[in-house]
Order: sequence, then C-alpha cells, then structure tokens
Amino acid sequence: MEATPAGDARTRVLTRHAATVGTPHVIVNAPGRVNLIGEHTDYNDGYVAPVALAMGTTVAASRITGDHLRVTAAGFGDTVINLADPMRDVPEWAQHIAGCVAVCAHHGKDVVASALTIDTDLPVGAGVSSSAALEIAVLSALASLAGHEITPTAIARLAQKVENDWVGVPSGIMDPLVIAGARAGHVMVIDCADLTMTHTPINDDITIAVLDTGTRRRLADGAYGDRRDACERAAATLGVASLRTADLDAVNTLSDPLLRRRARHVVTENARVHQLMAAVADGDTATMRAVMAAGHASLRDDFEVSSPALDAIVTSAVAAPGCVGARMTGGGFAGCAVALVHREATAAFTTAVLDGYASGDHRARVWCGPPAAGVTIST
Ligand code: GAF
Repeated sequence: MEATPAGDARTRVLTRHAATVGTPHVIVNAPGRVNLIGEHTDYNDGYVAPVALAMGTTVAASRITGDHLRVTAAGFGDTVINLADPMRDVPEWAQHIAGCVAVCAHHGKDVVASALTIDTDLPVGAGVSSSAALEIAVLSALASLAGHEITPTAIARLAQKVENDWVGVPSGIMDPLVIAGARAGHVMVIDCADLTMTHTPINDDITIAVLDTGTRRRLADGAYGDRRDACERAAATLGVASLRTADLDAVNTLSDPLLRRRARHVVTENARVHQLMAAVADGDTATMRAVMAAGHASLRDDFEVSSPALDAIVTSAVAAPGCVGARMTGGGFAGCAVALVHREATAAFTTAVLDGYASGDHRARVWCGPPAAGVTIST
C-alpha cells in the first residue's frame, strides 16, 4: 500500500523557499478532494458531497520589491508574472497562477509583489482537483500578503472565475468550495443553488480510499464543456431554469435520447446525494454500497464520463475485502475512483485492488485516510 504522502510537498517547499528566497511570510496548504456522490450536479444548481484529502498543494510566499510575482513550481519550472499584465507570455502551466492575479485585479483586490514556491503531492489530471487546490493556495497566499480577509465562499468564487474566465474550463463551484471550507472527519454537502454548506461526520470506522487508475485527462479538452452544454439544452427544452428542478417523468419524455440520458443522470444523482447522506448518518453500509453502485452506473451509461480503466478499478474495489462501496469520482474520462472502506480492512483492501486491477500498462495507486480539513494558512 502507498501511504498518503501528507506533508511531503510542504517539507520540500519550505526547504526550497528557505534556500532561494528566505523565511516565508505566509505558508498555505490546500488539499485535494474526492467527491463521494453528486457528480456533474454542481453546474446544474444541484447537490454534491465531497471530502478534502490529506494530500494537497503547498505555497510558501514572501513579499519582494518590484512589480511582479516570481514563481518556482516543482515539476513545472520558473516564471515571472507581471502584475500589470499577468496573462502576457505566461507558460500554460502558470495560467492558473496568472489567472489568480488577473481575477484579483478584476475584483479590486490589490496584489503585492512576491516570490512563490509551489509543490504538490496531488497527481495532476487525475480528478482529485489539483487545479482548484493550486488556485485556492495561490489566492490565499496573495490575500494574506496583501492583508485581505476573505471568506471560504468568496475565495471559492474567485477560484471558479480563474478556471472559467482565465483558464477556459467551465467548471462548477464544488472543487474550490470544499478545498476552502472542508472540516476534518466530515463530508461537506453543498447545495450549489445557494452555496449552503452542511458538515456531516462520517463514522471513523470508515476510511476514504482514493483509487488512481494511472490514466490522465484534461477538462479543457472539451468533453466536460459538452456535458455542461447538453444539461443546459435539456433544461431549456424542459422549460426549467436548471436541471435541479426538472421532474424525472418530464425528463423521460425528452425526444432527444442524448439529452434524456444526460438529464436523467443529473436528476437521479441529486436524489442519490440525499440517499447516501442519510445512509452515512445511519451507518447503513448496504445502502451506501447500493447508492454508490447506482451512481457509477449512471455516470457510465447515462452521462458517459467513465472509462474502461475507471470501470475496471471500481469492479476491483467492490470485490475487495472491507469495501463498503465504490464509484468513479470527479469530472471523469480518466483519473481516480473513490471507495468507502472499513478501516480495519484497509491493508487487505489495498492489496486486493492493486492485484485485481488490470488496464493496459497503467499501474494503480491507492491512498487511504479520513476526510481532511480545508485550506490552512500560517503566517
Ligand atoms: C470537475 C469540475 F471542476 C467540478 O466543478 C464538477 O463539475 C466535477 O468535475 C464533476 O462533478 O471536477
């Protein structure tokens, strides 16, 4: 089993920042996330039930003189971002960082010249929200250096704008909001219509397992945007503001089979969020298993965002000892699945998943642990 490498990125960042810049004025840790249920519902004003992970992204930041950000990101490189024209000549990997500067300027929040050292323990393009973790970490560091107080909801909205307006991915609010607002040991249910957050404890006999298929994707590739577009067309055809208020009987009358399948996923998935959370509150593992299985089938068959590798690792997980339930997680097409696992069976579960998973040359990895806290900022 590969243990959750919590804290490795932080150690590397502090060492590097001390050697190249000096003592940081602020250190931020922003976790990744997995979503237990409620997939592709956030941009339909629906419900989601994510948890934050122990592994995440660390930024160390120090004020410097000048009119720029000096950025060093492990595995990507070094770049300089001009505060007056942040997107100019910026390499693709740094768009998420430059976008943070741009969105601050757009919303009247000053950014001070600084040196940022960045590293992550999150796999990139694996559906565990490495992009939102980077954006929340950078926005938190910039806000702290400039002396701005900012609520979890406000910073999540800024991070979503970075993705939507500056990176070009039409993602929803789930990822930045859980990264900004999660509580350790709790599942965070978000009502994405009004951003109400409810924190529900999960029995500590159950651990969260992240199952990485070793396959990767980019949300900017277009299939994510196509799904969002189909949902909007289905809502318009049904005459509702969003699929949150669509009725399943009405959805089943949609004449376009593609819109019917997409809308059916969203309507049934919203119901599954409530079913899973009731089962978590009651400790009803049979219902958890059934709801997660139905969620995976709906993403595979109706929303068509699973993949052979994701299907294979979920099949391997549900057959493994100690598994309560498993499904793909995040935007889909590649990346990770999530499982709920009886804690005492973690080692046997992990071995069985790794042995049972076969997908070309891809090697699986498994991380297990309790839900973690959202972003932490120390000065
Ligand atoms: C990605 C997006 F960023 C989220 O907003 C959400 O739509 C998710 O896919 C699917 O539930 O992570």
